[in-house]
Amino acid sequence: MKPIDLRSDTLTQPTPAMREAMANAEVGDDVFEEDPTLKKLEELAAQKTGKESALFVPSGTMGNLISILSHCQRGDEILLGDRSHIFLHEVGGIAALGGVHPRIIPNNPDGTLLLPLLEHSIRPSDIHNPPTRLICLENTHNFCQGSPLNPEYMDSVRALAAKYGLKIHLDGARLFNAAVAQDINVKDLTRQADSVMFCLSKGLSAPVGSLVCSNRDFIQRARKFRKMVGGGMRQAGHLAAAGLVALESLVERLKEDHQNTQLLAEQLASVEGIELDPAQVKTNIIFFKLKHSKIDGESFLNLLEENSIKILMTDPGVFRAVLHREINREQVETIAKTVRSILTL
Ligand code: TLP
Repeated sequence: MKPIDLRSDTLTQPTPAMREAMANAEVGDDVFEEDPTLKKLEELAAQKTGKESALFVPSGTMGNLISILSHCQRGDEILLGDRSHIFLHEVGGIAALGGVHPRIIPNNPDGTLLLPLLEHSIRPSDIHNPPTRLICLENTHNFCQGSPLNPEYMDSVRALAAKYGLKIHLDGARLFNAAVAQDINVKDLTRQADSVMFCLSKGLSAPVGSLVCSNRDFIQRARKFRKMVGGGMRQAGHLAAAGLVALESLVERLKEDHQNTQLLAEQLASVEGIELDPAQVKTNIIFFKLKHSKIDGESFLNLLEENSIKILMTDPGVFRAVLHREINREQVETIAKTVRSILTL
């Protein structure tokens, strides 16, 4: 039996339509900027995010890295959340490869950064200080229950950034989840950002790829940094073809994932030994804690695996489940039933 895999939405397989589009894609050498399918995807990405231009990159990590390299000089400081993916899970690339100094601000549970804290962290010009250059936000915010940031919050950060001449980069790995969850246009979440990265390879089910979107000059700089870190690809239109299918036909269905996630959150919250507030769950990610006298985290994971269910333990006793296209309502019922039976042994 195929396991019910909730470790990440990155685990989704390409759809049959994607496989067909990939096989038949018209391609060229993208380092020479001659891949028609890739260009089409970049144009669509720019249009969807309301930016002048876009660049296809192999991963969200590379997209964030080259965006930050394109904004900053070595020795610049950037402001970002202590739960942000860039800070926690991108191997410290901005410091190791870019010489960029991260200044960490505690994230609120909903993924926001308090404006007074942000403002307080902006460095005055002084011989001792690295110059503050950039604010990084994340939407949806993975390690804050997948919370979506709203346009009003984005507007308020924009106003602050403008006051101090700072730029904004948005890690929108799950940007379309954020828009769908709030029933708004993606542009309402991107107009405040100078650069935006979003992923095709998560809930949108494409096998590979992310896009960086911004103005033309920025994308030209980013293209050069992409080449520098080895991300200049050749007949990448085969990958872009899947991305086009994702953007054209798989965005609206993210709603289903959110509904299934809500259902699972409610069912899990009713199980004794699980700490979870379903009201905090707004998109396709659930974090919960296990408070059980007889079962520790490792045994809980093993018991789930014996029942063909996979989730991640992100900290001792803290678990993450991510829903996606390959998890249906019936499987949600199975997961909830299995968890209940494990914890009421
Ligand atoms: N997140 C992965 C893991 O790395 C944790 C996941 O399973 O959620 N920004 C955000 C907000 C992300 O969640 C991720 C991936 C990335 C960037 C990086 O994207 P990739 O994996 O394509 O480099």
